[in-house]
Amino acid sequence: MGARRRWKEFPVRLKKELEGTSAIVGVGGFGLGAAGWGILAPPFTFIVVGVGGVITLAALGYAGYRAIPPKLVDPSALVGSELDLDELENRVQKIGKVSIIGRSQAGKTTLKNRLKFNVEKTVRTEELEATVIALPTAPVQFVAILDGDGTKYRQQLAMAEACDFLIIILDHNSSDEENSFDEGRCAKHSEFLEQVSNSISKYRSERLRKILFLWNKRDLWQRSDAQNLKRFEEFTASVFKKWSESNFSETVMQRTHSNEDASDVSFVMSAIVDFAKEGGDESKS
Ligand SMILES: Nc1nc2c(ncn2[C@@H]2O[C@H](COP(=O)(O)OP(=O)(O)OP(=O)(O)O)[C@@H](O)[C@H]2O)c(=O)[nH]1
Ligand SMILES: [Mg+2]
Repeated sequence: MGARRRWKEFPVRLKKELEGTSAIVGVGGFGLGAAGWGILAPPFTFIVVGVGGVITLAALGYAGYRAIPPKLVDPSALVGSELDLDELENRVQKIGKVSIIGRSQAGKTTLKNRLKFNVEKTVRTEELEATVIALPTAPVQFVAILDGDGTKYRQQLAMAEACDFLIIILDHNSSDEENSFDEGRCAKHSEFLEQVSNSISKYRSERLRKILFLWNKRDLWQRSDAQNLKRFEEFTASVFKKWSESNFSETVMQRTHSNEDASDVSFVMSAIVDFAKEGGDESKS
């Protein structure tokens, strides 16, 4: 059970509400002041003090009431629904956010489909969306899978900025049948990763909880010749080294992967389950 309201947000919310009500409190306060300074003679003093006091108290009381943080919705009530990030942050009991990103054709949609996350939208919005997923665990655990418009580069970066667990998919070749290592493809991955790094350094205030690199399409690249394999391994090793040495997360993991291999897909699911189990319970914080 998580906290029902985020009470620690009350002071900030109250401050905002009070800024909105200061004019009314001012009028009431003026009444109190005028009476206090003896500008008004009885019985007006009592009337003005009375009215001024009531206005001030009512305004303060109403501000206080409005500042009460909203009741948090249990994620179980939202499974499958699409929320914008604001709603997820402010209205839902805290759950971990997972993003699966990568260059076009790297295998993101295939992976999400195999994980049975129904998060690919047909209607695209400008905003990132989060879909609440119930994981197959006992007791059930929840995560939010972030998803944006896959065709918009900016949204891939926003997904990295907003999540807690970042899964990055890369491949040796954009094709779904070529075994050989494509130098140009890897240059594109590098350029993409550079932009993701920049976004993370610039826009994140908290470290990511986990990062997982998936070197996808193993069913293809493992069949290539020794030289191709070596070049791909050098590429993946250099990416992994760079990200491990960055300060983006304490936990940077990597794994060779094929969406064609059910045990690889299960591994990703178990990594998400571990992530969900390790955090997000608001009652502990
Ligand atoms: N052989 C093989 N093909 C794969 C694998 N993963 C994905 N593919 C194929 O690669 C192509 C692209 O996969 P998608 O899942 O659509 O890639 P995406 O990252 O969602 O691409 P965008 O939506 O364009 O960003 C498809 O033809 C997939 O069938 C894999 O592990 N092995
Ligand atoms: Mg896709």
